[in-house]
Formats: sequence, C-alpha cells, structure tokens
Amino acid sequence: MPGLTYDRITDLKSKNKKGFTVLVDPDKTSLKKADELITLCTQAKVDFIFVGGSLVVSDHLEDLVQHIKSSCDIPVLLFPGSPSQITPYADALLYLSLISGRNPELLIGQHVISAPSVRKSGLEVIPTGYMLIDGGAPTTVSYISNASPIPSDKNEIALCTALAGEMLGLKLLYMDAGSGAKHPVKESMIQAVASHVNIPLIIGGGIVDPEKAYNNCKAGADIIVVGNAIEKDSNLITEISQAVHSCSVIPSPR
Ligand code: 1GP
Repeated sequence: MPGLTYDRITDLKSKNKKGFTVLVDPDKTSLKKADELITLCTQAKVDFIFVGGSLVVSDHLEDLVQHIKSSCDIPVLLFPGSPSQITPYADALLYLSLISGRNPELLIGQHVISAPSVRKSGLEVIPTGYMLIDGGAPTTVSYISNASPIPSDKNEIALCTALAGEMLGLKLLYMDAGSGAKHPVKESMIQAVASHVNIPLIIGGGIVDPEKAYNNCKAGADIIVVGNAIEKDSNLITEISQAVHSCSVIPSPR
C-alpha cells in the first residue's frame, strides 16, 4: 500500500513543488561510483533515487540499494524491469503496469506471479501507470516490453491512457521516452496529460540538460527522472536539481 514515500511525493505536489530523481542503473554503478553520486545527490538536495533498469544483468542490485540506504536519507524507490529486481531494502516499489502497451504480461501477468513475494517483502507498493512514449529510436524498454510506444505527437492517446490509469486507481503516472531516448517527451504532451489528471506525473527518458527539465516542470511534470546523462556527467545532478527546484507552477483552472 502507498505510505510514507508516496506521501512525500503528494506532499511536494500539494505545495506546488517539483521533485528531482536520479536513476541509478545497477549494471553501470559500482559501489564506489554510488558513493560519488550519493555525495552529489545529498548536496543537491535530490528528492528521490530510483534503482533499476529494463534489463539488469549484474547481481549487485541488493548490495547497491543497501549501500545507498546506509549512506544517505534520500528515499530509494525500485524501478524494476522485472520481478527479479525486487529487494526489501528499498523504501518503496514502483509497481509498474505498462498501460500504454497491450502486452498482458506487463499489464498484469508478472504481477500475479510476483504478488506473494512482493507482499512478503514488506515494501511500500506504489501502483504506477507506466506509459512508454516514442522517443525517436528503439530503446531497451521498447524491445524488452514487446509493446509499441505511444506516438510522440498523439497527445490524445496519452491523455486517454493517463485518464484510464487514474480512474483504475493507479497512484502515479510515469511517462517515459526510454533511457537515452533521442527525443524526450514533448512539453505539449506533458501539458495535455497534466492538465487533466490529479495524480503525480513523472517524466523521464532523454532529458540531458537543465533547460529541458525546467520546461518539463513548467508543462506540468511533478517529478523529473534523469539517468543516462548523469552517467556521462555527474555534475548535471547539481544543475538539473537547481532547475527543477526553481520551478513552481501556479495551478491552471480546470
Ligand atoms: C529511463 O526515464 C528513465 O527509464 C531515464 O531516462 O536514462 O534517458 O535519463 P534517461
């Protein structure tokens, strides 16, 4: 059930504050590299750390999560590409249902299989509608999910998908162009969705600079996620965090 971590997310939203999340891919992050990221994240007041990936081949996810948890107070949320990426040491689990796709395994099938172990883990579970948006090139997530992304200019499909997810009771929406996307989610699509849903909206995939992060927030994103660009230049943590936190949106009348 949603709990303390989800409350932090909704608390930010209720105060018109934006959140910045650093995505840590266990395959690309040694414990030493994690130390560097943790220091920068703490200094930059990063709001959340997501751990996971569409395909994780290393076996140190659990060590990595424990290491991050023992080194800082930033909430750690699992962003799993499969049930094998679940560990009880995180603060919460983004319980993802790929609502933009029509692959029953990722809508409900894997959830059924993993439900007992997820419940046993004691993790805070946050039901999340995951929407893959075309980012201009096939990404690992589009290949692995075997599901077509929503075309990047079909705002109405994104909106109807998001509305359906909200009315089904999902607690978060995550619109993702996929890691390393050539083209991030367009602001017009973010605006179309954000202006009609009430649950928090996470945006990620292909965001590489503070300007894009800021513009996404202005368009209605509640949380910005960056992974790939930070793997290349960890100083972006400070710059993007500042940009996100500097953005406060006055709610528009419905
Ligand atoms: C991917 O949204 C995340 O699922 C982050 O994307 O790695 O491109 O920042 P990037």
